[in-house]
Amino acid sequence: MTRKLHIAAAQMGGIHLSDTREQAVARLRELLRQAHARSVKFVVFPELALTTFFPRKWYDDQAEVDARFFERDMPSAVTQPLFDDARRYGIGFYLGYAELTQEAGTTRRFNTAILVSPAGAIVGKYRKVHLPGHADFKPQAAFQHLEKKYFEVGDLGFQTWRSQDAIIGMLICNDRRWPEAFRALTLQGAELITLGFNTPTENLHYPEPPALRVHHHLIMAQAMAFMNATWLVETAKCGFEDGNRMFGHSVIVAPTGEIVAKSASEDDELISVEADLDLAQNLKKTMFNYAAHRRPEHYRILIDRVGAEDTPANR
Ligand code: CDV
Repeated sequence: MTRKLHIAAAQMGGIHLSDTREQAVARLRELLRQAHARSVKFVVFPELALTTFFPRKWYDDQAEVDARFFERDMPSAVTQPLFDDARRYGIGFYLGYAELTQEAGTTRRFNTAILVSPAGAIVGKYRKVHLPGHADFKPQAAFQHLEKKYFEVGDLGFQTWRSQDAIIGMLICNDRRWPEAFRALTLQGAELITLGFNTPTENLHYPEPPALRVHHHLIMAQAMAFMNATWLVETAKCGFEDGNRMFGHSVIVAPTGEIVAKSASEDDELISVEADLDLAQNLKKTMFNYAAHRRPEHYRILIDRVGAEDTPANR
């Protein structure tokens, strides 16, 4: 008998600076309600799903950033109703948020995602490893991308968890551009990779057609799913946030590399698919049989070297 899991991407439209945490949670709860109405059993919410994408803006006062955008507790009084709904519906979920934690007397901040079981328990946590952007103020830029200012590089590595009879891995936004992240998860048996994103329609660094940015997003999703023989759910926060546009195109991709569901709006929208978790079995026994075909003895360079500038010929 094949294993089936009804999975969904719960895309969100913009969350403005004036929007409250309570309003964001109410929207997440409505998406969860729609998921339940469709008999969905696992939902992927976006990256930083409780607030606006605040790294686009420079703040001098870190205390203000901490108070406005970071979560000290998960669940908190404000987010608890989402966990309660999930438990009542029997739906597991992925949720991205800005995490503030005290560890050994030090304040630490991460761009985090959690995996929550249908019983409402947090079973996994991932802290974003690939932080794009910069830490300094860019006076010439139309907007900032200050993830390197506001977050530390994640310290939990790439892990998988068994939940809902599936092996699930989590990534966050920019990770989807790095094949290493996907391979690290499928080397631990990931069958379903989950990822939330916030991707500006404009390129911060140089002019780039928005359609090309979406093209890159889609070909990466299809390639990563196929080359790693895994289901992949990528969920956007998108549309306008205080005048800044981010693209949608949330997708669910099968291990065949086919897009089986894609959002059509830049607003709150649920897309879902009844996923056959065993669909990749043939691929995993043949083309992508790691044990038979991978050659780790020739991959040493992948961990020894950061970039081509380390190549002796380029020095
Ligand atoms: N939130 C992100 O990580 N966004 C990046 C942008 C900066 C390119 C992304 O990879 O989509």
